[in-house]
Amino acid sequence: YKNPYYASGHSAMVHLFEWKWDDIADECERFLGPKGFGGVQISPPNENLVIWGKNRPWWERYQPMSYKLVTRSGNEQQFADMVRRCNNAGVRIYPDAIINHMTGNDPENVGTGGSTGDFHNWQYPGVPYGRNDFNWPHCVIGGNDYACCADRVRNCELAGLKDLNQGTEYVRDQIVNYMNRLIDLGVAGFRIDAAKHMWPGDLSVIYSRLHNLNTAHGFPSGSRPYIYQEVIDLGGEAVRREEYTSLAAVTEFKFGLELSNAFKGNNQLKWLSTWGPAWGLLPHEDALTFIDNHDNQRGHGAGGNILTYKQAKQYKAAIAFMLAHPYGEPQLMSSFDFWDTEAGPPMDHHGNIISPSINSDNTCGNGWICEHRWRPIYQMVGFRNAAGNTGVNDWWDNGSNQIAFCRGGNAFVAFNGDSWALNESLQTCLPAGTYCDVISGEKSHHSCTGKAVTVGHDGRAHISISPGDFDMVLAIYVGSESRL
Ligand code: LM2
Ligand code: CA
Repeated sequence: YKNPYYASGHSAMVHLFEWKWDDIADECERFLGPKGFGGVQISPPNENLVIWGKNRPWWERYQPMSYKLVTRSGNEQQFADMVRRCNNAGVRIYPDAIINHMTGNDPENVGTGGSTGDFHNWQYPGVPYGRNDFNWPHCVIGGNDYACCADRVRNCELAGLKDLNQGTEYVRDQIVNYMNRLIDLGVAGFRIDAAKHMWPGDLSVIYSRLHNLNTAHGFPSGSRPYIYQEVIDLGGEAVRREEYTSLAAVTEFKFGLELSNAFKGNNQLKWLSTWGPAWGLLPHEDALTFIDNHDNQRGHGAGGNILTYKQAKQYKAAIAFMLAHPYGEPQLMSSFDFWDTEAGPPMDHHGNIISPSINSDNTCGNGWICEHRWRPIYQMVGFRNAAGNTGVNDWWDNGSNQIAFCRGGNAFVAFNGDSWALNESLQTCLPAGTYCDVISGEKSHHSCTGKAVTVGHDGRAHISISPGDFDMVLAIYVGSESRL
């Protein structure tokens, strides 16, 4: 359950938060596949409660009404079409699986697929679920429970959301059947929402009953789904992420906190020479890594001081470090613009999601940020693919916030987080030649639109990044030569 089964030559997953299936299919073909992205995390594909009372907030999708594949993102046929087209483009699909709970006790009771419910009586006819399928006696998780009481964290309601009892065979069957339908349609794995709130023993049974990935979609026979479990564990809680790592991968929330801290200037970049488990992070193969996610970028979930698209220069540098460094399985966030932390995606007055528009410089419009289309970000996916499974070598730093390292003999990156210029002759580990920096520009008609770096026969090159530059990063790799 720890192998994402990316197509060869592809890496890195992007969360296309609240995108429509048709748009994701287009994006796989026109951008993600050609740029070498590995996969897409999609918003929950199953029917959710429609919440007009809050003007269709993004979080209505975390309130399941049934396992019908009908949401604002599209219907079952559109879902199937997306998965097929993305797999054909070499891009895998990972749905967000909401299996801990159903809805809260909301005043509205109609789902995106037309199902109705009677929440006060635990009735979800669209599945169907009834009172016996939920944990009993009824209780709600309180703030103090996280420190003391694992049983309450798992058997009581998270934010008043009706808490399913995964210990029963009936509930397990509904969940397994739902996930297997998605696997048969060609998905490569799942994010397990609120895994902390479910018993590892129950999850283990559920995972063991999942089908192998569909060979008709290009997966090797016998492939198990990639599973990354959302467990927020920054220390000091009754539920620890280590309880889940024997099952499958786990979201590593410390990763984004520490890198945000460093790239905000609160911790010197030179310390990143030991980046990885030495920082208290999970073992490499257990960790799904990211800077921000849909919750903490707006102060939900673990919240905290996380870099997001709103602090673009530092954010891009943190993302570049994540993609340049071999530790972890990186995931990128792709957002819609927001000021109100509850607001849903760009929509018309019927509540239909408005598609992103695509500008000539690759960026998005119509209220979509599309961080994954920012040049320094997508070009670093190309860097990661060129670096392959090499380690970090030839680390250099100035004793402060200027750092650089190589990935084998294939790729070189430098960062300047100091308030003065980086101007050094550094070992790049690359064959002699002229390379285009993929951060400040790109290769175009045998020349560079940004900085050009000339590597000598000893592998050394003059590297310069000044504090006034648009980005604090410079990156070159075998493949970014100005002439090939
Ligand atoms: C998650 N991970 O464990 C998701 O990443 C997170 O986005 C989900 O919360 C949460 N678990 C449940 O799947 C979001 C949002 C909450 C929202 C819930 C349900 O962060 O604020 O709660 O989705 O929509 C909302 C209201 C809350 C209310 C609850 C139930 O904000 O005040 O609680 O619905 O009606 C009474
Ligand atoms: Ca639970």
